[in-house]
Amino acid sequence: MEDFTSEAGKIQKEIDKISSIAPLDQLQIKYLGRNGIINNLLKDIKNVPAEEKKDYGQKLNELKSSIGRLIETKKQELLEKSGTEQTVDITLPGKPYLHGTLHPITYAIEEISRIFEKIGFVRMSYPEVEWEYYSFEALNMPKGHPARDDFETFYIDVPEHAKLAKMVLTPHTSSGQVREMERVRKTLPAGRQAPIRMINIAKCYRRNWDATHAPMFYQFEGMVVDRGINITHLKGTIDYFAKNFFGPDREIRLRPHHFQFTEPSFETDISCNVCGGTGTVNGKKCRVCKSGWLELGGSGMIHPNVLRAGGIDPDVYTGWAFGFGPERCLMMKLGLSEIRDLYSGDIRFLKQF
Ligand code: FA5
Repeated sequence: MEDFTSEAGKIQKEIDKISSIAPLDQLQIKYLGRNGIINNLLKDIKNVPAEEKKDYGQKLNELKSSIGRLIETKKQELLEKSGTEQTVDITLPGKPYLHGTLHPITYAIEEISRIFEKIGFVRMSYPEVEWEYYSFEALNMPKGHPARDDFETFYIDVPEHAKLAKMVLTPHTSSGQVREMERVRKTLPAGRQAPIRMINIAKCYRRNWDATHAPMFYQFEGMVVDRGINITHLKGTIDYFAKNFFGPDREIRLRPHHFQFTEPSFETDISCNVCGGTGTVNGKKCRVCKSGWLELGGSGMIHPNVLRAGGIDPDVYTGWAFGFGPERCLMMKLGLSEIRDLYSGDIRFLKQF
């Protein structure tokens, strides 16, 4: 116990010798820090005989308070002596601050927008909460049509609209097609119904959840309508996108498919960069694509019924559209195998980008 009293005297002497803030801070850590002398002595209380424990604890706490007071008094004294401007110790190492960055999906969306805006596409973002009419009926999928099941839709529990029917969470960006036709027509002089060059990037929602499907995801929908538009323009535009987003060596192909709102319709594939489009790596099937090609999404020539729904005469105008997922494009570009990593919010994953 007497040791504590002499200890206070020794510390006072140590403090007296100090003439700047930094060593005073170090001394504070040495005695009062989490692993400092006082805390270690407090931990030792278990070895003190039971009848002395109370006194030991009390004395140690008094010592702790008195060291705190001594250091604080010295600090004030030094600050007053030096004036506030000189209290910054410029020799101390700086605090590293973490830099935030944009989310990789945001980067992908920005890049996709730039690529299409360069060739005259207008960036749109149609609603996340949509009517059945724009999601299905206007796209040649009347009520009860089995094709509507492909879009595993979330319905919103609100009263139905007389013409536009139920409210849904947008299941695909194709719901912006007829909205864009209506918008553009209003801006054109009477008698003209096109040109349209839209890139609609928006959130979509579907009831699925696995390595390549998320319940909330993005799509980017390209749409062109004008006189004389044909499939070669579609293929050329997707090829331009693929080379700009993925690299100059990538090829694309259109594979026959069916969508109710395009005719003819295609699945659009891009050559795989892991196997160089050959489908094999070291004599074995490529584990990423298995065939040399990866699917980007759907595309096709806009169905005449959809043009009509948008007030455009299909005998005068033709058009095409495609709808791809930026997450899937990003996964192909970065070689990711799990879409859910992108939505996990896990900082260890996100820090890599
Ligand atoms: C469609 O959604 C059509 N609207 C595409 C289209 C547009 C066809 C215009 C013709 C003309 P599909 O269901 O295949 O098609 O989805 C297209 C792409 O969206 C997929 O290839 C994928 O990249 C992305 N996608 C679809 N569902 C999900 C999901 N749950 N999670 C992540 N990405 C998805």
